[in-house]
Amino acid sequence: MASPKFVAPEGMPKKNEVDDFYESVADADLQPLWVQKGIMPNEPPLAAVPFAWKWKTLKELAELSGELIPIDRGGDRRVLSLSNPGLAGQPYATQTLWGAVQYLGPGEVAPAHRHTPAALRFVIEGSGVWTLVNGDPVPMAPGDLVLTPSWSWHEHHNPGKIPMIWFDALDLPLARSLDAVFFENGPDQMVNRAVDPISKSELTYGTSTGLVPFDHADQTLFSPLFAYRWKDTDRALSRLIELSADGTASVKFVDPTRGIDVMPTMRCSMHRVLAGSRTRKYRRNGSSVWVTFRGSAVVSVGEERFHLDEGDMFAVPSWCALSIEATQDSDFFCTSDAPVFEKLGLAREELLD
Ligand code: GTQ
Ligand code: FE2
Repeated sequence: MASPKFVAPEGMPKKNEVDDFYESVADADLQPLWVQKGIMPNEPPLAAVPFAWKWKTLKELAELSGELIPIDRGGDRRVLSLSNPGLAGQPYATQTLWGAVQYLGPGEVAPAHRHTPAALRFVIEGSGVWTLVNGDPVPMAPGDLVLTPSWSWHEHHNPGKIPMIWFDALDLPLARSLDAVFFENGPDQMVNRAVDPISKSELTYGTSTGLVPFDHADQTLFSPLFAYRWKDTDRALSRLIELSADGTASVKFVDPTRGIDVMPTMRCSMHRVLAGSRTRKYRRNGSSVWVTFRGSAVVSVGEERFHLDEGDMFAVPSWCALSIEATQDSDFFCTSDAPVFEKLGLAREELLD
């Protein structure tokens, strides 16, 4: 006997018509909005977590990598990346930023290459390394910020007697998510170049406050000054903190020809907090990576609290409140994706105290 045929009441869609519809939609590689959950959350649902990496561990493992792992073509760089435990094993410090420690032993060279992700170095300890940026040799010393902007050739040389470890940051996760990553190796032939005492970039753009060459023409989106020296950063902070009412002072690294961020995707800043002082508690969207250059402090990031000493690094994910309370006079280097958020009209911030 044939099964009874149910007919939907007049005006109601027939059950199997609705099922058929969903099936046709899926078959056509479409999805209805009304079945989506959480596509437009009230606040960013964060994967990355507030996290800190201790210098002791970073240094020990960087040194061990120096003993065990050669620098060859293919690897190119002896780098340990900060891997945020919230990001499912990805080698990223935050959703948009790569952070890492790089180790270069005496006599070693990290060969030339270029890539569209922009990079910067902040030197923690050691000396004697210079980075060749588009052919311009830039010496590196503790506290210095060195830029290798998008698509600039760069190679690192350590002709000295001691190893050097520095902090790297790149906008690599952002560039990856935009499908904007290109990479190219330089010539294998290493040329033995003499080190100039000071880079052409600094001679041209870094020698006099408020003065740039008369005939400078904007050609790029990044700063033509590739190195910001600790002596200058320290002096600026020392003067500002004299004027400061709350024992904190911050400077932003800018393109000297335009006063804008050093690179279009990354903001760089340095923050001084005197012992016993605390920074105001803010949260912002966009993320940042921090390096404790000097001193010690307790930082609160979101719900977490970290005790930081020299060399310790930490990640501040989007929309996590940050406040730093110094237990000794402290200096922090920070890099963030803030310029991206500002240019796209997506920036938000909230003062929480
Ligand atoms: O020094 O060129 O941490 O290309 C990651 C990728 C450093 C570098 C990193 C790189 C470099
Ligand atoms: Fe690189």
